Amino acid sequence: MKLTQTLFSIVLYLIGATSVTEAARKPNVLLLCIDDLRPELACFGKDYIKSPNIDRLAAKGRAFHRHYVQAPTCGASRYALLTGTYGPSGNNALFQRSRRVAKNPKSVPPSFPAWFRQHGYTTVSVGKVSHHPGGRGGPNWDDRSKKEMPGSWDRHLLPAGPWQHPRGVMHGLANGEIRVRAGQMDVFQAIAGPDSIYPDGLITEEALSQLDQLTKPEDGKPFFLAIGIIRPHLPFGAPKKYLDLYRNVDLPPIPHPSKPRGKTTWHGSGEFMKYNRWKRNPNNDAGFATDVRRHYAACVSYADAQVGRIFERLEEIDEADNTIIVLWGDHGWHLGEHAIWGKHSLFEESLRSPLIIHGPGMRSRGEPTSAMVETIDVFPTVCELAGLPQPDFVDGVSLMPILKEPSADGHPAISYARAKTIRTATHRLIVHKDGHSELYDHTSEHSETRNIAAEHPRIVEALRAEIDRRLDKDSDFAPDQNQLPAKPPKDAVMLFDGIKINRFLSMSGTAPDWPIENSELVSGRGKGRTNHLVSDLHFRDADIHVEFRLPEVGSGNSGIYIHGNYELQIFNSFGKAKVSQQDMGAIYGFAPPLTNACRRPGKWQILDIRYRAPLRDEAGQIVTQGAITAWLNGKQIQANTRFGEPRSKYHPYRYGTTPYLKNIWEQQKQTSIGPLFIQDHDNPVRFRNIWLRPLDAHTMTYHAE
Ligand SMILES: [Ca+2]
Repeated sequence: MKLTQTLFSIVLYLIGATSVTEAARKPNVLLLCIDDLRPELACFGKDYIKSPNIDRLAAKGRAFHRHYVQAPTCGASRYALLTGTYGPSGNNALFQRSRRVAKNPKSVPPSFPAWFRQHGYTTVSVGKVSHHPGGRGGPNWDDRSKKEMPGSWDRHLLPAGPWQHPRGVMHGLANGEIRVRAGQMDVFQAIAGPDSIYPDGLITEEALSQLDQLTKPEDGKPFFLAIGIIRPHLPFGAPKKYLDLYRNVDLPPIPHPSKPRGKTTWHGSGEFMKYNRWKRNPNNDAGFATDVRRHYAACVSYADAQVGRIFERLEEIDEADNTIIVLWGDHGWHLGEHAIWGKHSLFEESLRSPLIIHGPGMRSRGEPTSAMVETIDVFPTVCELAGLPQPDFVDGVSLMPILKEPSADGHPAISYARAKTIRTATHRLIVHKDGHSELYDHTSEHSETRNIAAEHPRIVEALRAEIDRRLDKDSDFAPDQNQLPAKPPKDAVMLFDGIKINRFLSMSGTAPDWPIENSELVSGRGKGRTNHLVSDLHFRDADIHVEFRLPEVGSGNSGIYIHGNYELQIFNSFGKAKVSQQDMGAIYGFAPPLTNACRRPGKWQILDIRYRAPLRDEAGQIVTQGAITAWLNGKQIQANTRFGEPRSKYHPYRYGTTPYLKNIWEQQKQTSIGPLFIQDHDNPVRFRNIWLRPLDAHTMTYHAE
């Protein structure tokens, strides 16, 4: 974390110099957060829902049909949106963060709006954007001394009107009715009247007034306006005209409506059941279930109408072409699927929500994408769209490649509540605190109704490891590279200690013939690519440390082959302005280094690598990609670079290979456990102090048959 903080402090210092006129050329940002909105919209393929305004946005932007939230509850999901990071699973997440800010402001990276504010934007929040509409704590959510997002917003607004205070607005029904006891408040309602008899009408009016103010600023700044619409959150109250849209609409049957058997994240729908339901239960009363679904749909159309009013105003004030628009649902909602009426589960219905992005530089506008993405990706994406520096403290990635090309790859999505889950293109794994696993195959007709964890232990293990890797934040890996030679940690295994070759063999499994000169191991003398060293220590995930010196003459073309397939290049790139996949610190075939950290030939250099192996299923197919984070000479050169099947034709299992190595490769494909190679190539490179620190229990000494 330390380095990240230093970096963002430096960035903060630098942007202090950004002039307002420069910032003024930047596009505005309009972030629309809709509460509890299912991806059940016309533009998401559900033609029985009337959502013409959101559809209009999808027609000119990109609808992400497989967007997953980090948490199936408002507060934790909004934390992920507003920080770009994985975070706590409770609704209090942002208030917890604000307490950390109060204690030590420098220890907390800026929020999504704060980043824009620091880069010359005016930032305004209206309605429910963070968990508490208006962004304040206290019993009625209006205590000015308890800020949910300190330093983030120029104005954090909520008009309470007849609902008295933000807490009243949050669960308000028509004409100022506020929730005192949930059992006395109807679970749905549709009173005739204008939009403003329900809270979102008022929120939208405030949002329109803010738009008017923000477009004629005296300071010439662009705006970042976030608007949070509360419906379709419970209670399902909206003006009658929206319910009328569904009077004669047949809703499709509820998919998989049975309560799941076995241990799952199913719950009793407490948030729904506590309202007045006229003693009816949608799980055993089909007519009531349809009523509930129609009122939910009415709330969606009501929310959509508010979105329409905002778009109309944006066009009237002539800012539509210069505004990045993001529409985001904070999570899904079960309308009877798995016999749940609510969110809070880790099933698909709770975790999938709409995401639509519209902005400059997109191609194939209006085409949806099925690339899998996460809420934490929104922050870096909007930065790239707006031309702001990328925040290096987020866990998400920019979705710009998918905005340019809808068929571009996404990535697995992580979510958490009482348990943790990962969704890949084909599977969902849910891991409970007691270790119980649910594994679902989304390519099967049974989908999330049949737990196949017991039949596929390899997939369970691979996906479990991926959850740990993502949430453990390998990005914080920052070895101490100030001392040379470095002192090995206590749990390191020395592969070469300067006295003898401790743990390396030749490519045939015999004693190696590399010379040791002055306690330094000297690589092959220009024979090239067929005399590598192979460790007899085999491992899965590990931290690897190597110190080396390039020859004064020649490229020093050597490298570290991890598991024989993934080569970190050792190649003289000193002083080169632009580095490629051939250069020092590149992962050959996958990624160039982030920066050129190569020292002058003849000087000692220090390389530390955190390696996560790709994991395979029973059939040898990669289930989770591998990942490398690496540091060279005090600079990060790889940050969680992902990789799958090997790409180099020169890797030692193929090029000049031996029966010994072929055996290792066959076993490695089954176990994801394999050796480290030091490459012999062209000009001799000198090595010292080579060690390995296993990160798991999958380490063994390999003996040839
Ligand atoms: Ca919500």
